[in-house]
Amino acid sequence: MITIGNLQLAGPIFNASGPRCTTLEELQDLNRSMSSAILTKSCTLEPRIGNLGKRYWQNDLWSINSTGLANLGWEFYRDNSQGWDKPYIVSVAGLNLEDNIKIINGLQGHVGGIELNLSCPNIRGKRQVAYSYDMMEFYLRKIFDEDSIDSTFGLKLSPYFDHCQFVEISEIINEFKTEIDFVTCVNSLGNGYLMDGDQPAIEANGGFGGIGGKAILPIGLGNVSKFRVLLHNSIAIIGCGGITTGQDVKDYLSLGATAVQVGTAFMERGTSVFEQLYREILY
Ligand code: RRO
Repeated sequence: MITIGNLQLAGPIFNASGPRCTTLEELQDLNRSMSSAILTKSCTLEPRIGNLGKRYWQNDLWSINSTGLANLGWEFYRDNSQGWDKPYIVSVAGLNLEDNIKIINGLQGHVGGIELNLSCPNIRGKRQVAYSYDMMEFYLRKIFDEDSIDSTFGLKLSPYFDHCQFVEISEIINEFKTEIDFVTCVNSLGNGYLMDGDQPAIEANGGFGGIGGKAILPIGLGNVSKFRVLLHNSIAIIGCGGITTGQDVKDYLSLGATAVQVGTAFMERGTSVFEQLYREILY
């Protein structure tokens, strides 16, 4: 058993928020699969259809998405929170602080875990809070001032690239070490651009999108490794980014991740990816 906050996971591999976790059918598929938890698509106060036009593309090396927070609204994820065979975690990405507080308070007592996504790269005019230290500290102070949170609580972070960023972000997160049970590193690499032949790979958001897939493995491993040294040891780290094989899972775990999430490979292979990865880490 893997313990993260109050959650007990049967194994260290589950889905990343984003692919195939928006609708009830998709959540039911995750329940039937070997994913050790059910993590939902990031939700907002109101349902959203997301960005228009083709918004996902991938090849063997990369994925690019500009989904634009398409989701069924936080109440849907609250209303479907019971009766699962494994931990149920809701990803929350309110469009401002007030929305986040409303959603977190509303989910309290209904869901096992909350992953607050401070790192969505695809909403025009909305900053990635995880790249603004003052804003991130302000958000966390306000969220934890409101109420004590019983659900296991974590943050989905952006990828960082400068050593000083890791130090500064860790100082902020460590201030809240009694409230924050885990951090997930990393979200997609924001504002990438890929060509498919002579056309932009996606139409949404002017072709710009978050980059995931095999090619971002070194970024994910580096982020987990840096944070494992800098964060208080009571805060678990969930590795995310570029996992395609059991060896990638083992590498994240050996660098200090307690569990891992799978995004692009889950999008590509469906729920069979969990069984494949578990088989590959056992043998
Ligand atoms: O919905 C999205 O466009 C999206 C989100 Br919220 C996120 O956190 N990361 C991402 O790559 N896409």
